[in-house]
This record gives sequence, C-alpha cells and structure tokens, in this order.
Amino acid sequence: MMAMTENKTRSQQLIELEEKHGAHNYHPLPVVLEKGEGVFVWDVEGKKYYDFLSAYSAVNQGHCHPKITQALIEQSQKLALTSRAFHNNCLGEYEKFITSYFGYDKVLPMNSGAEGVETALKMARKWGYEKKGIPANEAKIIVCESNFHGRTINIISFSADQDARNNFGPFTPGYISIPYNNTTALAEALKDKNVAAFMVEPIQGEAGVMVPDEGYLKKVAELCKAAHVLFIADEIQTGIARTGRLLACDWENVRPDVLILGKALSGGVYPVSAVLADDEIMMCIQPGQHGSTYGGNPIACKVAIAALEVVVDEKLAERANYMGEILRRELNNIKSDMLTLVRGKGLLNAIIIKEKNGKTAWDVCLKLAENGLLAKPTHGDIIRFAPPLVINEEQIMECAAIIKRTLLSFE
Ligand code: IF1
Repeated sequence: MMAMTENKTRSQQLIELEEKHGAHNYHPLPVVLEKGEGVFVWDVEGKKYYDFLSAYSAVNQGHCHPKITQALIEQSQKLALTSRAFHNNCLGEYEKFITSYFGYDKVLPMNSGAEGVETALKMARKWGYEKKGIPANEAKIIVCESNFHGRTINIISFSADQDARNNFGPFTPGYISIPYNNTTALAEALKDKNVAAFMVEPIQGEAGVMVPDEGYLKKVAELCKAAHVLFIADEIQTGIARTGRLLACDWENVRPDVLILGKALSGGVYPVSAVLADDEIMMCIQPGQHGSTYGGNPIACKVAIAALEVVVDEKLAERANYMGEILRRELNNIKSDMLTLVRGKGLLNAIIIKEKNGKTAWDVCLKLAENGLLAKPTHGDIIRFAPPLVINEEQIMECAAIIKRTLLSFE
C-alpha cells in the first residue's frame, strides 16, 4: 500500500525525515525496511528482498529468529537491567555456557563490537605490564593495515582508512601497523620486546573479504607464542559460523589467546559482545578497572544463549560452508566483464566490480535492489555477499540467478 502525499512514496517521506532530523553519518541505499523474517526483508511499500548483507553479519541466524526473539521478550518482562552493582540470576549461567561453548576460562561481557575490541586492548596492555613485565606506558600492540575494528578514537588511531580517521586526531600512541597476511612482517615486528599483543581479523571484512593464505593464522599463533605476545582474534564479523566453521580460526585449528565476539552473538536482536580469555590474562582486570552499564545484562545473557543454541541446533556452520561453495561456484560461472573477482569463505563473500560505461558497484547494488536482492558496496568497487546462514539451496540458487541477471543487464 503506498501512502501518497505530495506524490511522495512512504519511503521518500521517511528518508526525508532522516535527512532533516538525523546525523548524516551514513549513505544508505534508498530502501526503507519495515519487516524482516529469515533471509527476507520487506520495505514500507511491501517489496520483498533477499538480505545479502545480514547487517554486516549480525543476523546470521536470520531476521527475528523466533527462539531468539522469544528469549528477548521473556527476559524483558522479568528483569531487563540491574547494572553490575548487584548480581543477577542470568549472568553466571550465561558465563558458564559461553566459556564452555568456546573453551575459555572466563568471559568479560560488553555490548558493542568496538567495546569488545577496547576491552581486549586494555586487557592486553594490562597483561603486558603485569605479566610480561613491559615498562610502564611502553606497551605496543601490532595491528594489520586495512583493518577494521570499530570507530572509537583509540581504534581509529590504528586505522589506515582516511574517512575513518580524518580530523579526529590527536590519536592514541602504541600501535604498530604491518601488512595483512604477511608473517615475515609480523616476525620482524615481534622483535620489539615491548609488544604485548597482535590483533587481527581472521578474514578482513571491511577491507573487502580478504582471505589470508592457508597457514597464515597457524603461523601467527606460533610466532606470537614464541615471542610471548598475545594473539587476539577479532571474530566480531567472521565468528558465529559465518565462514563455515564456528570461528574462522577453527579453519586452521588455532586458539587465540583472546577471542572477541559481537554482532551475531545476539542474532541481531540486541547489542551483545564478549571477550574470552584464560585466567592468566582475564584476572589482570580487577574490580573497578573496567566495565559498562549494560555489560552482562539479563536480556543480553538470555539472547546470547539462544543465539548460540540456534547455531548448533540448525547446523549453521555446516550450512554456511555448503551454501558458500554453491554461491561462489555460481558467481564464478557468470560471464560478465564487470565481474572481475569472486572471493570468500563460507557465506562471507565479495565480488569486485569493474566500472563499465560509467556504471559502478553502486549502480549494480541499485539494480540488485530493483531485482529483489539487497547488498551494499564497500571501498567503491567491492560488493559484499553475506546472506543469513539459514538460507537454503533453492534460495541461494535464486539469488545467484538474480545476481547473474543483474550483471548481464549492464552488458
Ligand atoms: C559501521 C564496517 C563491517 C567489525 C569488526 C569490530 C567491529 C566491526 C571486524 C565494531 C563492525 C560494522 C560497523 C559498521 C559497518 C560494519 C563494517 F564496514 F564498518 F567495517 F562489518 F565490515 N570488528 N563492523 O566488522 O563493531 O562497534 O560496530 O558493533 O561502523 O559502519 P561495532
């Protein structure tokens, strides 16, 4: 049903409200969504789309998964927030559940991904001083170029993305950037005895789904261990079954010293992040030294348990692996000179678009939306394809056909 005033669609009316009353810190596709269920979303005009972004891998379990929303509803009607000034009856059980689920001694619960990253960085520095014996305020942390770990001033201090850091200075010191997927550069940087940690995305999402060479993560773990440096894996985007294993690190059977989770940890219904580590690292943080109002709140605990149970119950890692193989096979069979590269792992994929007759990745995404599939370009020429992991074979084939038809329409 189209509500028309001054010949404007409902979508146009709502976009104008955002334009007028909201900060302009995003440039979304001109689509106004109203409903989500599984792999599908609907806009306010009732048009149905496949969601091929999954809120940047926060909706791995599918939109509004009934088990997860039920956990949210039930807990929100009992006890929503206590702060950590008091205990609550959900936190201990959640902590036991998630630490045995991922195999770590302890968890520090937070809310956004950036808060999880900040928590891990603070923990690594504190461990560096108190366990490794790094001189006060001399701790260094190694990161990779073209990383994305969030948008706080500390995190953008080690970003190479000009948009993310321009005019937000002065920046935090203590970070060393090295090339991604390069263990020679890592070995060189690890010679600095004041290095406390190396933080890396097992697959770089924002950089355009950069999948490192086979063996990279294993070598990273070996080098960090030999140098008595913490290996921190930011699995906020690659974790929770997205790449075809529970964690992307599982592909190489490496166990990071510090594991950071977010996004799909809540199935997209509530901000939940977590940092997992063993006691020697985790116990460096003592009462009053770190926390947040909502960290470990009862709703987050119940929602995260439900979201993690769905991953196992519905075999989402296996599905992501199988469906991702089909998707990449179908994409590689598309004969379009705009499509120059397909890459990814599980259902975290991306294509590189070569401009043709002035048409760019943005134009392709607009056309995909017209054809019923939502995706968004990053860094100009890359389109990320990351549907919810509950997608089935018939749907993935239909989406591949939509992508093919769309690309060929530019011939
Ligand atoms: C935006 C990017 C993706 C992340 C990794 C930490 C965070 C993210 C590996 C911080 C968040 C989001 C942020 C969102 C868009 C999206 C994104 F394009 F920004 F880079 F996914 F690639 N580590 N990624 O991917 O988690 O604080 O956002 O919960 O800022 O536009 P957050």
